[in-house]
Amino acid sequence: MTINPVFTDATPVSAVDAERQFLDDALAGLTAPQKFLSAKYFYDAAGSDLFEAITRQPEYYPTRTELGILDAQGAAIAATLPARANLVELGSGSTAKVRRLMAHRPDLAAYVPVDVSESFLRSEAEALARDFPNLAIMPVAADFTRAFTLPDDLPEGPVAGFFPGSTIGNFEPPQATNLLAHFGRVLGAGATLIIGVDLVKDKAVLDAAYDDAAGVTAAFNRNLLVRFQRELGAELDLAGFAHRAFFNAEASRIEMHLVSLKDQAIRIANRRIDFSKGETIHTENSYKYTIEGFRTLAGEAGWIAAEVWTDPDHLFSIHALRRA
Ligand code: SAH
Ligand code: AVI
Repeated sequence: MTINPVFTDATPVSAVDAERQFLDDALAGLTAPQKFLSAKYFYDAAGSDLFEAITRQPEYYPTRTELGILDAQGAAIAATLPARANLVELGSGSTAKVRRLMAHRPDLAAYVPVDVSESFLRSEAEALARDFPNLAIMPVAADFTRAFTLPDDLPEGPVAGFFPGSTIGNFEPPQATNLLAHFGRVLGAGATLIIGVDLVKDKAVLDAAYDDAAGVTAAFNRNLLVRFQRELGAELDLAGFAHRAFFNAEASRIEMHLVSLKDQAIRIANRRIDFSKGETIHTENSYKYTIEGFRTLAGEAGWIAAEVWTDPDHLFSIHALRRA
């Protein structure tokens, strides 16, 4: 069972295909012995808003910590980008982080945010264009795990990548290696990749970060069920499922699940899917790395670790990698 597969040889997906893919993936995942769904399905418009709300919760340290590193070390981090770079941000979401790099690099040739959450991608790109009227902003709505192409009219110049937020942690290590190799092929020879990676830490801190007291992460997780209802016409009892998140130290990952609170059946596209009480849908992994562990993984994907920055408490890391 692979929660976030990486298909590097697939063709691009149209909006209609994407909807069909959601149904196919939902049925495949929900009929597996351990029910599961790819974490990319969290991110419709509501899911992107819920993720942004998560980043403001006191328990969710990654975003504010990574922003703190970018504030403190932004000049050095931005200096790893080549002159007049075309900067491609993978899973861009809110543009808060890239703005910290742009502040140091007014020479960027173009900014290419890539995200599967299309309406959020467009609104963030429009807001950025208002603040940076002279920068070419070229959004690409795509699943970055699949074959996707950079805009044809990208200005001449080197291409660099930015992959913040520890989204790499949402892939199992072999899939993460495939994804980084895939990014290497998309960005091209000699590319630089600046990537945010969450670090291993105390279980209590991790458990709280993924189960905030205000219930925002729970709503983010349960949004998958809402999408089943709205987009796939599923018949299900929302109150019959609960959010569960915990750090699995042996696997060095947070696991998120939706737990069935009773014996029940749901219906999707005329298929009946049975749940016993306590059975779960495994909805996300969020792997936590050591600096050395991540460097090894990046090396297996053909990237050389150039530099790394952390916060004073060593909660989070930002790596500059170069394509071998
Ligand atoms: N980079 C931002 C957002 C992180 S949330 C930050 O650091 O805060 C993860 C982002 O990746 C979301 O915007 C989500 O829509 C996007 N995403 C997740 N899986 C994706 C995929 N397979 N292809 C493209 N974008 C994806
Ligand atoms: C986007 N990604 C890195 C987040 C994480 O921390 O794994 C998604 C998330 N899931 C629950 N809270 C945040």
